[in-house]
Amino acid sequence: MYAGSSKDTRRPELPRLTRSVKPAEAAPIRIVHLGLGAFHRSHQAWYTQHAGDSSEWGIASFTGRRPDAAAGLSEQDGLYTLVERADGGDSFEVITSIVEAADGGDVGRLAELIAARRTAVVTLTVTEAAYGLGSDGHLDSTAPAIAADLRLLAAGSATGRFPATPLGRLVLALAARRGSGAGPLAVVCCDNLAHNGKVARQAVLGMAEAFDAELAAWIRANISFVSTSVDRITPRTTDADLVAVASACGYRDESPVVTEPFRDWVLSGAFPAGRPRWEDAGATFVDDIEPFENRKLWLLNGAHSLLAYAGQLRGHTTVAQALADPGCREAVEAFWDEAAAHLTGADLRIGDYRAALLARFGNARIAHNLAQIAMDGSTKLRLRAVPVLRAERAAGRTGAAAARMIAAWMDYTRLDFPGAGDKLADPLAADVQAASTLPGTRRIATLLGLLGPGLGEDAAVVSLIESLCGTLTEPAVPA
Ligand code: CS2
Repeated sequence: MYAGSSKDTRRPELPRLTRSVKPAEAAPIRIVHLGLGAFHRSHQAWYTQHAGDSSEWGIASFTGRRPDAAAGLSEQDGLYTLVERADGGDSFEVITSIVEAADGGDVGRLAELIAARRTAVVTLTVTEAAYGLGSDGHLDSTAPAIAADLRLLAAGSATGRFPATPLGRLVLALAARRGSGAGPLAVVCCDNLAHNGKVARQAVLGMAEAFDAELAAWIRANISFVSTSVDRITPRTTDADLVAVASACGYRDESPVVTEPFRDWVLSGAFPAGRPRWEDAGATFVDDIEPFENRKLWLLNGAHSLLAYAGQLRGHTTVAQALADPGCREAVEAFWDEAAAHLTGADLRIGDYRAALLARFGNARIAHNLAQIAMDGSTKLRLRAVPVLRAERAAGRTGAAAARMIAAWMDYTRLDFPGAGDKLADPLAADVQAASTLPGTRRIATLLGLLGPGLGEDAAVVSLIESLCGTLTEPAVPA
């Protein structure tokens, strides 16, 4: 799976990790997941394994765009090693809760599982961009991938073709559940979006309407969309991680996941067909999730995006390196001060939360690549920078620290991107690139328009951002 690694260091003589090498009963499938990636495996699969009733809850997990991750995991009967990488060393645990790993393109299997009566929960990690939201927060039915799926759904099964977006596939699978009479279930959104249950509901209903109004009505009446705030820093696995697992565990694992020891999961909503006892593993269930969502999206993810753009402009590669640069650190602290003014819930413990983030980001043993975080900036900044900027301005202040994140993104989009196909990884890459041909102020106004309605027409915001562009590019002078 990881091309270029040396067979010798990966110890081909060792047995491959499977359910016979590490005996583990496969629990019945009651959870279906869309978005089989490293984060799903370090988070929801870990929580399910640590629920008191884990033997009743197996996960069938479907990939997004490519089948590779499913193929690698299937060869290991769904098993993989979770490496918890603390400052002081690694610990290793075999995760067994994924009992089937499937290609997302196998929509027939997805529909079969979602239509099964014992399936009670569908979890989603499909990326923020996959919800196809416009800058106004509603489903953008003109986005090319969404528009193509809407046409396909509207044309019906006669085309013999299946939707290509995760949400299009989910809509088709929910139609199968309606057909089977299996009744209600919960869809649990685990992507980094505010009100993510509501967003998932809007996107699913938006697509279902195009397909079949009766299906949309059935979804409204039967499917509960649960909002959650998820947290666990999970960088991409490297070849060195495969070697570390082989040496420490005495088996060969081609699909390990490396993560930090910290994890958090806050959920809000109903589970009409039941759920695992995730609270046994530390998950919390609340009535009002918004303060927790905002705390995480602004303080953690906001700082991540700021470090991703400013850090790369200043020559850094990882979060820990960027945070050690006083220029980046000062920008992060200033952004946190602005955001904290709008995080006023009683039990949010912002001081402790900020201190914990500094320790988590500073864990230099987790090589969290800034380039990975920088992807899909236009979608992420709408959630991470724009709400703080607007809240600050509504309070009569400038929002300069949030504006600085946006300015750093604008500077970043002008860089060359060697290796990644030489293009910006962003759902709006074409619009961003088109804007870069415009003269100074118009470029900034146009890019701002991609981030939020009205922002590009606000002369004060445009000129604030213009004055901040270029201010984070100078590397700090070494102490
Ligand atoms: C990161 C997140 O890539 C990104 O945009 O900010 O993946 C972050 O690492 C997770 O949300 C941590 O829980």
